Amino acid sequence: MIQTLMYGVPSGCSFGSIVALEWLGEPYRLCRIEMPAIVTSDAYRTINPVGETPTLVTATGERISESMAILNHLGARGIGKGLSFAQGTAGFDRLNQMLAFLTTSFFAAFGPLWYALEHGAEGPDKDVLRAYGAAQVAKAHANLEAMLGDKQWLLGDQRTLADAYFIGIARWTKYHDVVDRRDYPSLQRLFEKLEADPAVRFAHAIERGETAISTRGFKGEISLDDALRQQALAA
Ligand SMILES: N[C@@H](CCC(=O)N[C@@H](CS)C(=O)NCC(=O)O)C(=O)O
Repeated sequence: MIQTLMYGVPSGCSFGSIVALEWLGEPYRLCRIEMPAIVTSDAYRTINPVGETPTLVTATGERISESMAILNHLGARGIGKGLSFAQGTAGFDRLNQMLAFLTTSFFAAFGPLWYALEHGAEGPDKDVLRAYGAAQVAKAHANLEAMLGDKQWLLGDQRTLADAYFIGIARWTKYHDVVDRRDYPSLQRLFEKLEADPAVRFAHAIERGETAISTRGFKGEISLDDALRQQALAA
């Protein structure tokens, strides 16, 4: 069986896992999950009972959810490629710390803004959600800007899976006009560099449903029905 990533559209945080798979270069498939309709369906919940993307179904049929767990799973095989570090090393601890910041503080900062947008909040509710989200997003950007400083990548000279995850969340500012990334010049520099990366361009094309040119191991998309059938056969 080929590992399969269930990714969410539109604009899911699964974007980083697609980029990570491209950078890793091993064979993989993608399974497109519309949000919120399909991600909350009973069928999808048999793969991820929480009803969220991403979930990776591994080559041996295990299901791994939560971006950080998926990235660390892929990272264990990406050490030789410089994408991650061996557990027990200072490099791994730094990567883990960065991934934890990105998957909690940075990701969650957008939560109130998404809620206001997706639930059609109006009036004072909208104002409170927007004000809270704007403050959180600005704070997370300021903290990340300080962490990045003048380094090439989030962890230093080496491009890692933290950068893959970062770009999938950082682009959310286009939906929520609460910060101008140019006020955070190091983040802006990193953002532009990643946007030009072939794996990132591939992930954008995949999300948009356009012809996507894989740099490495992409073996095509499968439907949720096919993914469920494969799971049943593997069980
Ligand atoms: N902690 C999870 C969060 C996953 C999550 O919130 N995924 C969103 C997309 S970014 C989702 O699937 N939402 C379901 C929905 O929109 O109904 C992770 O890091 O993977």
